Amino acid sequence: MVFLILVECIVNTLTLDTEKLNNKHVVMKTSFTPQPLQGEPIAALATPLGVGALAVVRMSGKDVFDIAQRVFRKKKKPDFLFSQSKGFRAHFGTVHDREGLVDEVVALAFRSPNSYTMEDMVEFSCHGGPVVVSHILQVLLDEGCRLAEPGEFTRRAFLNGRIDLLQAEAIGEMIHARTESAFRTAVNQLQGSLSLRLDVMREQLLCSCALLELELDFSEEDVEFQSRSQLQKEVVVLQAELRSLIDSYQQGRLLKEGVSTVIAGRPNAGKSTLLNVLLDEERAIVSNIPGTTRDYIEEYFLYEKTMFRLIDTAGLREGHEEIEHEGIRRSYKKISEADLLLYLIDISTEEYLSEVPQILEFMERYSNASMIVVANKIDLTSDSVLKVQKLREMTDCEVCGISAADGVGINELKLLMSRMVEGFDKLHEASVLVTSLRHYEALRNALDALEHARGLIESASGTELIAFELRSALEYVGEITGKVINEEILNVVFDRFCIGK
Ligand SMILES: Nc1nc2c(ncn2[C@@H]2O[C@H](COP(=O)(O)OP(=O)(O)O)[C@@H](O)[C@H]2O)c(=O)[nH]1
Ligand SMILES: [Mg+2]
Repeated sequence: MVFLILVECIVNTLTLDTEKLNNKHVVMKTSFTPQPLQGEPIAALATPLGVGALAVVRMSGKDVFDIAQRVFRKKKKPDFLFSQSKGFRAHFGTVHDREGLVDEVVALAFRSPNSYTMEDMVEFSCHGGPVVVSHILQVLLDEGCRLAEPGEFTRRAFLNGRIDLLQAEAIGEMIHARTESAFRTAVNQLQGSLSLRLDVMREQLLCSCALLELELDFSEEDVEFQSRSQLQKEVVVLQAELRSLIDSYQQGRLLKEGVSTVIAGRPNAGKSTLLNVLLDEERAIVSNIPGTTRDYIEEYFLYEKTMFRLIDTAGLREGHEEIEHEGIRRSYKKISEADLLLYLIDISTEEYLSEVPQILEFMERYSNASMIVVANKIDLTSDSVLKVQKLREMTDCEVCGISAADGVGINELKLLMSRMVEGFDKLHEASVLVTSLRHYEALRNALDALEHARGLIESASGTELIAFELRSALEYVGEITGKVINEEILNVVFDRFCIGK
């Protein structure tokens, strides 16, 4: 196999000029799709557990047609044989256990390899009640199925080569998307746009690696199958490509996780009241006892098309006792990770300006985040306009006067919040985005390896060392799409899925 890849790479190198080789549309086929494996039969509920018009119980693996045959009777056709059903066929009938009828169902048959998992599959659409569903599932388990693990159907689709790891993850992200743009990005990933870019990169790396390996085999001859200057150029191009993907992560993360918006300020400034009024529900406990909020509270809030992840924190003051102290430590951690900071001040007191130094310090220390100073409790002071103006002058920051208790100024605050993050989520227009920390880290590692390789090429180091770095870059890129299978990574990816997917 390695030999074949090598030959193919050399042939390609000889027949294509380098210009073409660097062209993204040149994808050399070095992978093959194996025949799907039929795993042991698994079964699970594919729809949420609860009351509904319909529910779907699915089975996949070897013998599922035999299992279906034992529990299902087709209406008007008692001699129906599941094993002879065509794929994508629906059959109306009943499911039975040993005591009698369980439910009327529609059974869908899928024939390997044309199914979600590429194995033989049967799906029963039954009535959507928890008792019905658990009966049907029990019947299938009694007949030889095992209950599926979380994500096991999708895992099989991956292991059988129907989708790559990125696409499997995209399915999970699509299901969990909270906004239209997060959904669009997942669809894009499912269609393979990111996979294609990574595959092109991988093929180029593979080719360079193969040529270097060949040199090692002919080390006594002192030949260079790829000139070092050419290799250097290719590494630089690959690095630029990696960087552009890495840079898209900041945007991708915002799309997926929402704009991390931390409400910070002293105890009793009205942070929890503000969270509640923005969410329009009594989510956080509000009280005039300072230090009520000890841990942070996180809730999503959609405004226009932007998803904000609102985080209400423990008030910032010298910790009084251990739990509050821990709460304050967590507040600072959240503040340091914020995209948008809402710094809340109670402007009904005379000391409202005493917080200016703290605000200025925050602006400097957390300069990655945008900041809005929110002047709260304007209902308790007659000169709020002047105070807001004063704060604006002293901090040179956006200041918004509100009364969280009365809801005054909240619409203006929402508008300002969305204006401050404008452009953050214009991102769906960009075609390929990296949205997962796992991908981001692998890309960073690949970039580091290439940086080492570049240094080695520059200093005319030995072929072996350069080949080693290129090979590690290759492995990091391969880990993303699952070309390099790492059991630990597979577990992390599929454990996040629900059972039945
Ligand atoms: N009058 C007035 N009281 C407020 C306002 N916002 C919050 N409060 C009160 O201030 C106290 C502290 O509020 P809370 O939201 O728990 O503050 P936190 O400690 O910053 O979370 C409570 O008694 C609230 O009812 C406001 O805009 N006007
Ligand atoms: Mg609070």
